[in-house]
Amino acid sequence: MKHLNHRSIRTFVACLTASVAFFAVAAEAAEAAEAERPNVVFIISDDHDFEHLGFMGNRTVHTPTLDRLAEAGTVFTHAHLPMSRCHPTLASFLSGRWPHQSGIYYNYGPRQLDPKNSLPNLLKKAGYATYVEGKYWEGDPREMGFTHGKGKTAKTFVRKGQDDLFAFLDDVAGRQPFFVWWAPLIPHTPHNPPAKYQKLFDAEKVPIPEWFKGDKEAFRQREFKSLAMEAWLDDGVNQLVEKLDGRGVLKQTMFVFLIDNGWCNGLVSKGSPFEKGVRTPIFLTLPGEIQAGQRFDHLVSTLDVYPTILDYAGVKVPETAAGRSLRPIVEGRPAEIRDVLYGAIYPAFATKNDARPERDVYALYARTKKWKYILFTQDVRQTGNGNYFRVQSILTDYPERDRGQQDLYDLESDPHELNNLASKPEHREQLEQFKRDVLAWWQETGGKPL
Ligand SMILES: [Ca+2]
Repeated sequence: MKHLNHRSIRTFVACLTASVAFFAVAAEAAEAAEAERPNVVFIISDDHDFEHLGFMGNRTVHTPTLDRLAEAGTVFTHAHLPMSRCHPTLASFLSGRWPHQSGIYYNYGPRQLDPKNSLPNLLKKAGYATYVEGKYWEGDPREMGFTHGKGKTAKTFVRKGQDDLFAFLDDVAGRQPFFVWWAPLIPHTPHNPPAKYQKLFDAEKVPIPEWFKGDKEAFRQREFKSLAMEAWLDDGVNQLVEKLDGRGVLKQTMFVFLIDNGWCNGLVSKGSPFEKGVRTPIFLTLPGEIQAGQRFDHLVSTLDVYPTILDYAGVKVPETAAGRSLRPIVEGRPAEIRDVLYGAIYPAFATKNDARPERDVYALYARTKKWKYILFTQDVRQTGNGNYFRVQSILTDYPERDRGQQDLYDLESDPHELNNLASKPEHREQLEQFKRDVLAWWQETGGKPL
């Protein structure tokens, strides 16, 4: 200090005062920003038919809590997952990347996800407490950015209650913004719903859809169990909503809902490129921020959820994100709307225990509002399904295909993809165009030569 002359001391003090004032203001702003950051509850349903939700128009299911949350927010009715199986889709929710970009395209393979830029890591850096329970396939949850929760509690979470999560909420709610990865193994098998959920339905009166031509009694029995499992999921969400309400934070909590992959009795679903495998609704709910009662049938991707959550949390979206925030659509601002969704479908197992999506991919597809095009890049055979493809074809034919075979469906007149139009001469040019498009998409998104 003795080296400073009078003038510089005055300047120094002024600077010091300004700095103190600046830091006080900055701290206040940071506090305000933190207070404004919404809590985020990410509800990931497991192996769930996208048409088995009240808010999707189903009159038989019992999903009153999800229906209420959906109606209190904005629903996207036509979203596609980047794969139709748990591990790759959950990895895509964490990374915001395509399976062939992250390397996690299988359920069973050599690698785990790179935690850099993971959703929980980015939220943690922004001041969130981040909690994981239920389905979580990767390595150490702390490395992935989860500050709380054990992860890998699929067998017990919600099935045996939510005590650990509720203790976490008692600790942090109202004190720190929080992110909850809520991913129970429900309605996933084992389909063993408690009696109280079975009592909600009459197995004899489960409706049979007009497209189902198989064993009606077997269908009713399976559908009955699915319905009770879905009621169990909804009750789990209801218990969480009541807990958040009890802690006084419900109005500051954003709910994001989706399904990790489809499941269907009577149609090919999980593990396949068909709509019952890759389609899910998404809803976003945040009182006072996200408009209630909105529904969009735009083609969106579940890859859009990662940038959307970061957007609402006030966190910069990294360049690595493959999707785009849905917030502009929700807020009625100019937004680029997709006219086509693409995807790549893989077996459950990586072959030869190395990660090479270009070798293991077995179908590429494109979907517009009207058309669904599929190109099979491997022979698909039921033989060995259990230890390779793991495609779900419950009470329906296994989708056997030859390498190079193409499917084309008119989703407007044939939403369940029952009538393959690919052999009709009038569609030849259209098939060629779709084939060029899916191969170009694969290459543009970093896929190596097939
Ligand atoms: Ca699943």
